[in-house]
Amino acid sequence: MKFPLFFIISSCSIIFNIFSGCSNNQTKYKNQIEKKKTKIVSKVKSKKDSLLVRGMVLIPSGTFNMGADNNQGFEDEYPKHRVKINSFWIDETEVTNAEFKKFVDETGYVTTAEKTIDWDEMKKDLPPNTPKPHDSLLSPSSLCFNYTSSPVRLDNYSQWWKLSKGANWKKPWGPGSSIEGKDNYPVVHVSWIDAQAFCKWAGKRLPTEAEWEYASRGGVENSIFSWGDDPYIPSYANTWDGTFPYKNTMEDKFEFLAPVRSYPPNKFGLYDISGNVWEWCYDWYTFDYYKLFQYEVANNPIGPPTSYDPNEPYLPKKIMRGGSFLCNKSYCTGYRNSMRMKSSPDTSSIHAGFRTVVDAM
Ligand SMILES: [Ca+2]
Ligand SMILES: [Ca+2]
Repeated sequence: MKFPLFFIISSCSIIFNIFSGCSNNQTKYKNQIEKKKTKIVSKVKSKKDSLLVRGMVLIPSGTFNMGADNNQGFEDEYPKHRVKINSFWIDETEVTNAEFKKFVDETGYVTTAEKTIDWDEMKKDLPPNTPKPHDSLLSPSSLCFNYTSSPVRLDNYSQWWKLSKGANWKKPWGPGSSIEGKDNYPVVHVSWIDAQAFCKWAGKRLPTEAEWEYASRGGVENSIFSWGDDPYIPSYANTWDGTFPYKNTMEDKFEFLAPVRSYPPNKFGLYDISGNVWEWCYDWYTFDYYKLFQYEVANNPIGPPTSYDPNEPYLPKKIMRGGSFLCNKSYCTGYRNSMRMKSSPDTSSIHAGFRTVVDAM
């Protein structure tokens, strides 16, 4: 029997799913999140509050149009609908290596990518009698990108994605690599579970998908990108220039990851909200969630209670947003305001990170 090693791809992101392993955990995650809701910061009036929101931007409350802005939108970006959002604070930048290191130093936290897979836990979510794979397949690992040797069709992601043993947030490109001198780069190889743990430690939370899109739009209605509609991407975001995944012309100056703040902020003052690394959101993914709000204003939506992706119905997924340094116009244009990515909560890769928020009502 073939061992069910799933590579999961959605548009320009591929996610290695550790053999599912989370379908029975949805309720658990949900309950954990409810318990971890942060306190509400009514005003920044104490030193403690000012420290909590240091490096964050206060986003004003408002109502906006959420969903596709042009014909590049995928089916799950429709219908465009009205959404009301309360005021909140959000990180100016993606969470950096320095910030994540502080968390790990204080807590001793071990990320998903650094752990050997627990077969006894994993098999609970697999068909009965699935044989145990070789131990080498259960060793700590994460997804890394590899160039192809020639231009390729973009329908087989295994050509440019490899599972790299020993790749993790401290060794982004596997054994031999390091983050030395890269304090101000976004942390990568963090799973949704890892991001949640960081948030708990920091007294913050992940943005909802609606909050994230509202923040990305910067108060500008119906624009395609976080900077507006200018199609010359290299001026605004770290993406992939040239022929993906064969040749990177680096018009935007960066081959892979870029330090945070390498590009102009959007009108809310947020850096790299488009591109550089994908950013985890709080919500579960369903492809038709927006249809719930076709005829009414969505009031601070937090996503559906469970996940459903018709392409992979067995696999619960969380939302990711904003695109990465691997996104290209030939593939998914993941750096559009409305583009929806999704991945299982225990996946990690070289181009996925997060930023945090704090309520401000
Ligand atoms: Ca680039
Ligand atoms: Ca980003």
